[in-house]
Amino acid sequence: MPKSMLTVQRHILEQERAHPQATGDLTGLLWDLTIAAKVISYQVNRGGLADIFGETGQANVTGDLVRRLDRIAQDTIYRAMDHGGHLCAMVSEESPEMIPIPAKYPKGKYVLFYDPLDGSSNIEANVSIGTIFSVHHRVSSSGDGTLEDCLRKGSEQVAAGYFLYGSSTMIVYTTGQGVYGFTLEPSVGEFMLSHDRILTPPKGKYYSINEGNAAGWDEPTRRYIEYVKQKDPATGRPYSLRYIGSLVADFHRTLLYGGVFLYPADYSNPEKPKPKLRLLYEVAPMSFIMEQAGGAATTGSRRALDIQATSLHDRVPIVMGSKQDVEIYEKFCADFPSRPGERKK
Ligand code: FDP
Repeated sequence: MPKSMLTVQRHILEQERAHPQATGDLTGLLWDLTIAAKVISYQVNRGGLADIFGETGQANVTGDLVRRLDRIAQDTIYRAMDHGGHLCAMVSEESPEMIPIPAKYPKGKYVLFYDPLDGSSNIEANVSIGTIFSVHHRVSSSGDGTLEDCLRKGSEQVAAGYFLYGSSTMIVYTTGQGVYGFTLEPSVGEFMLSHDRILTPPKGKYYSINEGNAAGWDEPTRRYIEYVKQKDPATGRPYSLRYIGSLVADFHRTLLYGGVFLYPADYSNPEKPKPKLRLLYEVAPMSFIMEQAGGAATTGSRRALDIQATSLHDRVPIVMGSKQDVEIYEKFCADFPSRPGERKK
């Protein structure tokens, strides 16, 4: 039996009721998303039993090879979300352009951003993967969504969350009133409250970064990683390394246990630093969740939620986690600018 009888639907409804002007639209939207996630979770759990592994032979807009399960997840979310009347447009990692709502369906007041299957290079190894989502109010008044509705700042999000397909399936979400986690109870097919009001420890003992990219790190990142590896029991160092290579899984651990997750830009060409993670459907939602849990998220020089998107698939450097850990990283950035003059505060 589940230890809590509070379902995610009821929780979302109660959070929405805290706003007197709420219409129930956001509850409906998130409810549709949980249905899609249950279908994806079912497919992920079948793993090697279903004919879902392998690549489609195509690359997506950001150059990643599209796996068959990526495609299934994309189609599942699209089909769950296109007709509910809550959305005026969608933006997905798997689609180069904004995704319109079909003409035959009503248009709503929200825009949905999503990464249907994050961490997909891990699929075949049975490693935790996830779906990330972010919801914004539209800025246009009615009808089809516009590009202006989609090019947004993370600080404008009304909701964000992720589904984690791990040893259990979870949804972790925020509507700006704290962060809550629900675990799928397979016997009844409902997400039940399992992680009430998640708070990230103010300081952690783990760092999470792809050390294989060290040759491309900028000076502040290089020095910061040296720092966390030094022995100094008074400040809890050295930190331990944990890196899965699946953002949802690395983020989830960082959220619960504290510490810091870093995906800095690749500075191999210092004139053209190359970040990896995507702003609208990876960095912004995770930063919103991290801040709501009492943590912090930065590019090194700026609060991640203050970054304005200039195109749908913008990429940005990101460091997020326990507040004190992120502040130390920011200090390294201020002290050792990557390019002279760039980051000095
Ligand atoms: P993936 O390419 O497997 O989809 O943004 C995608 C992502 O995974 C994140 O989930 C993960 O944090 C990161 O890329 C892993 O990248 P590296 O393999 O370069 O470390």
